[in-house]
Amino acid sequence: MKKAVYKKPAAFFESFDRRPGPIKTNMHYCPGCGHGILHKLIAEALSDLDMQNNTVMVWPVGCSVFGYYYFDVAGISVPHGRAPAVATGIIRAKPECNVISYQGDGDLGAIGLNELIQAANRGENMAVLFVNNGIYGMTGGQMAPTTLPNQKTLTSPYGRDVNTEGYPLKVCEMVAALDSPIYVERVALDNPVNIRKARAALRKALGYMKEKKGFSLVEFLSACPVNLKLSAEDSDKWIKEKMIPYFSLAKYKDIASERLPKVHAEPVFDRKSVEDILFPEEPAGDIETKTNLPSDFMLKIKCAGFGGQGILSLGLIIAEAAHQQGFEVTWLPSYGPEMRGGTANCAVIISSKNIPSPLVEEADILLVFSQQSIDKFSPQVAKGGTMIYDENNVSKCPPPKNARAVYSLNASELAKNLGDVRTANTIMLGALSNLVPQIQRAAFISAIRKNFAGKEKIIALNLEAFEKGETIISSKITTEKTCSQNE
Ligand SMILES: Cc1ncc(C[n+]2csc(CCOP(=O)(O)OP(=O)(O)O)c2C)c(N)n1
Ligand code: SF4
Ligand SMILES: [Mg+2]
Repeated sequence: MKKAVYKKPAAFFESFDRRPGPIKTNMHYCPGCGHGILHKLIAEALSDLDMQNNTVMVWPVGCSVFGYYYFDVAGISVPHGRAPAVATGIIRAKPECNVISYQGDGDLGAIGLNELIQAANRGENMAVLFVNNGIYGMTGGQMAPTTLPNQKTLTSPYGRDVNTEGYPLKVCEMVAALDSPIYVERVALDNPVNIRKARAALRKALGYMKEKKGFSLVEFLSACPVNLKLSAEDSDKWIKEKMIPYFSLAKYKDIASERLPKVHAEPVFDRKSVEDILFPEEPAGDIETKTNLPSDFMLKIKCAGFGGQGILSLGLIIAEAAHQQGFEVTWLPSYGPEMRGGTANCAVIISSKNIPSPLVEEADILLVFSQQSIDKFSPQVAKGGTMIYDENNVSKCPPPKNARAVYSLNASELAKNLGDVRTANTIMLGALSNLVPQIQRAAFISAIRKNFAGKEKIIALNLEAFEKGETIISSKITTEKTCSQNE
């Protein structure tokens, strides 16, 4: 008898170091979740089919958005529903690549249905791996296009009513009805026999893609125990007893043998013209440029608050100002899946040298606009760093243990008095400008103008807000108000 030896497939990272927090060996998926099972099947297939080095995984918005923590292959995370459109771009630019579009039912069947159907109808040479768990898993269990009749979800508390919400979307049947796709199959991840069939279907789709035969879609019926409020075992029973009777497991199409490998015209990629569009030369004006930069300068800034407060724009304007002066910059946004109203933060790094990583784990300067963000990020102020917070939205400022100075600013109230509460971020920018003498005032002004280009009234308002922030903080700097004084 052979002894089974567990070996991690080479297409997985040995250690999941991209995953934040102390756990680097396990995935972030809930116990019993189908994503984890499918990830393993994919990693094994990429290794066995020798596809690891020329595969690009396109990650959706949904629980699998963090797939890049695990796979040691090229990858890109894209906006909600856009995976087949981005995959198309990759295929057209680099036809030698294998491109996998990995999507959930909300991502593929709701917001992204058009992208899917158009890519399928064009017969793009991609494999779409569709995880149908009948629910929006990531956002806490709302009804999806594939939610079953009478299934209770957060947004269908009395069960899906087919009179008002229609019947569940049968994606395989719909895609198979198109002429272009070559392979469409529905499988399930509920028991070892079905998982073996899923493994075979996946390998078939990847194999066809490798042979450049065109568009394949494999749908994986999958469990989301957390949102079904069932144990992992009962979730598998639910797939068997509820999902499979509605979504038949079947091969809907397999016509690859009738098709010749796809050939696209050689892509024309002129780097210079792309760069000219993305980074047009700008007159330096009265901004001092590169030659006078400090030679060894790096500053890490974090801006944090709610979606809608202009947090990401604030970071962009800071980055733009530094960039105009000739610094290297990075800007890394991060926001909750729900965006508006949810938390939002961004990290900006300004440096006179190349920046190895855009992540900011310890901020030299933290700009905060909400209680939630101060609670979360104030421990991340670097030793000797500075924090400025909007006192109108913060009732309690826990003293950051490392900060050299903490300033409070009534930014929102001042912004309201100026006539638009949305200028609170620019007031904060003005305050920040006092702390970063390495970036000239002219560069900040120019970045504000660029951000609001064409909207003269808004520019004038924001320039006023900038000046407000500048003056207010300079008087505070002399008194060095600290957190403990504010409590
Ligand atoms: C443009 C946009 N709209 C809505 C959202 C909120 N959102 C995040 S994930 C998600 C649905 C995820 O469900 P699904 O695709 O089924 O993935 P699962 O988590 O179940 O695997 C939604 C609606 C968003 N992030 N962006
Ligand atoms: S919420 Fe559902 S889909 Fe998301 S990780 Fe948990 S079990 Fe999986
Ligand atoms: Mg889902």
